[in-house]
Amino acid sequence: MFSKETYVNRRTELKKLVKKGVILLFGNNESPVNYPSNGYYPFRQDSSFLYYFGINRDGLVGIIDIDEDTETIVGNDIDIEDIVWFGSVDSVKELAASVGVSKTAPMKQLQVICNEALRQHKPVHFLPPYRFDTKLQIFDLLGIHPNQQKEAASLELINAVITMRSTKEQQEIDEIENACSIGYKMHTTAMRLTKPGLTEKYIGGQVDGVAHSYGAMVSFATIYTQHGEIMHGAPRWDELQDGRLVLCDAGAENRNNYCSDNTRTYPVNGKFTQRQLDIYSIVEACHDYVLNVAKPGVRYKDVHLAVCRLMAGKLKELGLMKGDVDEAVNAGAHAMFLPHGLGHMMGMDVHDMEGLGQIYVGFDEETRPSTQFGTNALRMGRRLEEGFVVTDEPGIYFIPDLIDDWRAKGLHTDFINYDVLETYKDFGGIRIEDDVLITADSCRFLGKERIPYHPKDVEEFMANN
Ligand SMILES: [Mn+2]
Repeated sequence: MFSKETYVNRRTELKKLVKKGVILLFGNNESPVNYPSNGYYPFRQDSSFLYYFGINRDGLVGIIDIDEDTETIVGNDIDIEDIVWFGSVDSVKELAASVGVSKTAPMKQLQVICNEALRQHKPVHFLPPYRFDTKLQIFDLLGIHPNQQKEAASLELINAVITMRSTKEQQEIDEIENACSIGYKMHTTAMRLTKPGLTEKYIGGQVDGVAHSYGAMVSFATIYTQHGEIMHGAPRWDELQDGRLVLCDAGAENRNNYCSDNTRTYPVNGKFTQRQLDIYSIVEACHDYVLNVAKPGVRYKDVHLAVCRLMAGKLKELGLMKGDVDEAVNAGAHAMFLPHGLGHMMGMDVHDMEGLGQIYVGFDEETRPSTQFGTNALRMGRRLEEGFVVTDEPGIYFIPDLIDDWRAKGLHTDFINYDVLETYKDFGGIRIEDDVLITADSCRFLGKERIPYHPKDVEEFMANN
């Protein structure tokens, strides 16, 4: 949690940007797993609520009345029975005061406050809800059916929040660096433990444990899989096999809810084969290329496409692709190997602000999303600015079903050597991912220690640890 002034200043700025009306920022409630009192642990507050109100407690709604220049935290104090089970906690009044909010109200007042705003025909701003209890709450308060709430959400508020949260303050960058240092521990733990015979599930669990030990939790469900070609491959009970690669995509959420997101791919037995190195070194070159070109004013979509061309050129040298490289990428043939985007914004959400709408977060009037397979999965396309944090995560995958699908449809036969590609169906997939801070005239990787990724460093680390 930052200083009281941080939250006061952010709300002042938000009021300037949204200009008029009443802003409702819904905090999250406890969310049940398999019965009401067995909730997901740890509790996760909504990121925008955290950004403006900083209070990590369930059952709160923040109200900013721009016209009256008042701010209120709405929520109920716990009763003696709660104290018996969970211990004593600060009152809503104390919590509100700690972030510079003087007014509080019990939850039953929220309907009265909303009715009054609607009666006065004030604009009532809310962000697109993503939890069903919040959707029901908005339905009760404002009479908007859950199916219409995404469209009814306030574009003024969405744009204001994105403008503010996109540019990270120095204290936020420090938090992300801290999350990256936990991420380093997670990844090096996985690399140290990886050896034939252990299960993916076991290593994945150890990775998660590191995140929970040093921070709040993982920033997303850990991917640790020998099937790197499955984008979100969860760890299975499968045993690690000598000779295969394993892909670990994992991140930490630190104690103040800032994220890290890294991916490493390495041999289960600690030593790359030449065939693995051929593909790995292409991904490595693409990953490193980003560091040389990402800077303020550059469109991330252009960086993505430049990476695709670099990759296609090198796949052509290997005999997997053919024809003109520019034409191949324009046609989308490279998406056979890289069916996702180069990266996304990162902050308190690992896909930062994705819930507010990717179209607003990653694109603008100038840079529109693509509808072409592969490029349509790019989450961040617009021009970079100083203070943005984005991920750099190229990959090459051999997806047997996609190979069969495209081949049967006769897609991109001018650019893909299907006969060679057939021999890679057992390869899996490789991704290398780091988090990048856009600086005044350049960029840099976040995290003080680099998780080994140059093949020599990986082999050395796995041999010596
Ligand atoms: Mn990522």
